[in-house]
Amino acid sequence: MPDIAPETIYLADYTPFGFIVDSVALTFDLDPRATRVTSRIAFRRNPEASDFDFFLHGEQLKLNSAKIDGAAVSPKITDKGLSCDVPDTPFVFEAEVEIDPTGNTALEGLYMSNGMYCTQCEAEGFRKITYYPDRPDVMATFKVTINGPHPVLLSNGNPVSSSEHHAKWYDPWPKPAYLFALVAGDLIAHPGEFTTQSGRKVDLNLYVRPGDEGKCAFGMEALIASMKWDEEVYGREYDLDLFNIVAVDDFNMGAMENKGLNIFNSSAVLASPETSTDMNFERIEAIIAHEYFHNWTGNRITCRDWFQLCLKEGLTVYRDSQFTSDMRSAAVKRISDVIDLRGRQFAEDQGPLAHPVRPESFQEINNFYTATVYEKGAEVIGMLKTLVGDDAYAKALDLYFERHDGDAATIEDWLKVFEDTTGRDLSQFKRWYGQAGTPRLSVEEAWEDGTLTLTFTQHTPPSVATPDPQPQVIPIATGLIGPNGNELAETRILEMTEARQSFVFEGLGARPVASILRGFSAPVVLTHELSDADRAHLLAHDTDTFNRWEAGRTMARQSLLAMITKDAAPDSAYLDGIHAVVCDASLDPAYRALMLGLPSQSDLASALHDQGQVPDPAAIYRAGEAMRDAMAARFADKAQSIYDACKIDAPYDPGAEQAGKRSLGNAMLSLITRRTNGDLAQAQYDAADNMTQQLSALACLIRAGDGETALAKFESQWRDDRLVMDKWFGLQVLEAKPEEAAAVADTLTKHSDFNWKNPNRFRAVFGSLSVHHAGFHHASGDAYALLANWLIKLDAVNPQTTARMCTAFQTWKRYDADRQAKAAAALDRILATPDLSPDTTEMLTRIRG
Ligand code: 0A1
Ligand code: ZN
Repeated sequence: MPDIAPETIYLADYTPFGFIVDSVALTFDLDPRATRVTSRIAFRRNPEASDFDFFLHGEQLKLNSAKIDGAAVSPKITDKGLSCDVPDTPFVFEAEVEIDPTGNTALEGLYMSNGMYCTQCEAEGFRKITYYPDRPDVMATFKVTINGPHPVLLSNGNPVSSSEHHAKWYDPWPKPAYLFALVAGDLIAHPGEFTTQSGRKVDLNLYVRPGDEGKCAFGMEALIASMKWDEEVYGREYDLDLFNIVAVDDFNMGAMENKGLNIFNSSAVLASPETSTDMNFERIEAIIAHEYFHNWTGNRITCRDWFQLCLKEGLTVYRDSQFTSDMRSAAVKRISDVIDLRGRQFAEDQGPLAHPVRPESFQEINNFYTATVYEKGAEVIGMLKTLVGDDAYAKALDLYFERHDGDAATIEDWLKVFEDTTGRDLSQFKRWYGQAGTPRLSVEEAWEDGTLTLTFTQHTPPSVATPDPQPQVIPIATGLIGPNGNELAETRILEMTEARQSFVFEGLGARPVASILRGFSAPVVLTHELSDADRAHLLAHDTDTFNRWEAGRTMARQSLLAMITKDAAPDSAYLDGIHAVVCDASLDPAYRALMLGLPSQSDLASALHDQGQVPDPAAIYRAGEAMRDAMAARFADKAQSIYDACKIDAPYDPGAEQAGKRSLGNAMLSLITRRTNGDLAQAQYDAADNMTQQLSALACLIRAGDGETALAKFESQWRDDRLVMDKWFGLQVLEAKPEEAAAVADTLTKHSDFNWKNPNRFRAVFGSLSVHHAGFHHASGDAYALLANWLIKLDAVNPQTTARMCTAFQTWKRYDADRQAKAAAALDRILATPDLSPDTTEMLTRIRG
């Protein structure tokens, strides 16, 4: 551990910066080892500030010279930044620094990826480029000159001039430094064009490395669709002459919304039918939309400080999920989002990393790009919209854009536009931003003389972050299904504000089955005791597509838990119920495929932990396998015919319709292979002309114990494609038997293509190992030890990705004493590493507890 305790920063301590930056001019003389950055920054005192000490952030910089108003100065330098005396009147600060892009393996600031220069400045990377007030509430216009021997030299905004080895850019929109970007390299542009609703022509480019030109078309279409959607749905028009996207191979996250110059992890933008799965296409479409939507929710209106991160992220995730719902199937999108929320955010809330959507303190902001800030942040916006209604939501957003354009805003500002639009008092609703933990909601029913009374109780488990949670405002969308399966009334939004509260439905002829929390109208864990027959009734008849799916999911969970704890047999009512839905050809194939999914092993471990039990990963795994066998048997009559009906005789299209068929067909292939052998999977593998079919068949073959030849074939076919090889690495770990998962991962790390410094490749192996529940938590502790070894190694090179991967251990206290001892030993070993980064230290200290 570092000798000096890392500094904790508190939301309550916010003060404005002492100076306003009027303009920034930067010149880059590119050199792989010694890039010179010359800055000229115009400052004046901030009338809203009271502290005028002049401090500029700066890390890992070599200062060659500094001047104020043209006169040389000798600032005081620490490893965090620079300070010096400055005049009371406006002044110009100039500096020349030298940085080493090649030595920058952390991928924050200016770094090299496969011979190209690129940047990542969110959250605090700009301070590794030059001395600057690197905080989001300091917004300025940037003029950038780039000198370098590269055909493509890019920065934010509009091009001013360019000649060989020289380019000038000007971004007229004031922005915080975290949105700065620079790219230089030997890149190919895939061009496009968009005319905005007011008739302005915008040039679009997707820049890729030579060889990747064939993987650009889909990304460009997705960008154009996003631009159009944001105009139509939110009235938001693009505001520069140019919009550039660049794909880079080495990137810590998915993508980054730099103004006019989005930088993408190549896995989040490059796509072709042969190399990308349907899921890849959908994810790429969503990420392109997400980054584009940030232009208004994040860039034009940014965050006052990093505690407000959810202001841009929650809203932008919410907007991208609306976009996907409109482009594809809303029902399928909602279910997929909830599966993801439960798997990642609920797990975070249940463990030592629990924090509010708007945290109140942090040590390293990079550790707070979490499922809670992003996904729960989006759920909170969904609830707000449900509570105020669609029209008021639209009005509040118009007011938000009008009132705060150009601002660095807060959650208070955001809520105020809703209060001003609707006259509602949102002070209790604001708890969703301030309290950690997932509320547990339970419901009791009383039926008398045509009146149904639903009494809800809410309780949020206390956590370190929120020791004394108060009742939340919970919108509970509720419908009533009559005995014949008909809908008895329109869905009602029950607005729960108390710890315990009743709602009454009167004038009912016969007792209905209540369909509660429709569309998953709030991010809570609902307990609704229903008879098996009533639950099956919902599975058969609920008109709410989410709750119909949820009924099946609840039956599956209950059955699996009984199999785990009581050695029960798989529930035949569940199997019959989903059999009926999956065989109903009038339903969307994608929805039918989702019906076949089971709660993840990690979700089952959570559920057991919630019930006060110690989950046994091996028993959970066995139950899942037994349930899959039972499903394969139950579908033996129909699996082949459904598989055949899912065949597509048209050229590959990544849209929802074909993707849904492939998803259902592949679910059937998996059941058929389980009951028979790998022949059908082998036939599909051999005939596949797209990655979805090829990879699904490969997974089936591995599970059938027949994967060796196909894996070798796959490797020789795709050896030169980085993104496809990530799949090859990942799949072998994901499909390994629990007792072999750590050894498989270990063997893969010895493969000549295991470039561990590339975050995608590292995640392919170790991200897969950590989501392999029974493999990662195998009693041997081998996976804990292996991951610890590699995290120790990676931390010295890339602290951000290391810290993020530590979350694999976040649930370690759920398990038995023996596993806990092994996990603790692994964690302590990492923590004892000399010079461990602050990022990893903070994460592990919180996880270790
Ligand atoms: N703002 C980006 C995500 C992002 C965050 C941090 C990064 O580096 C620490 C990089 C990207 C988004 O929401 O897409
Ligand atoms: Zn974002």
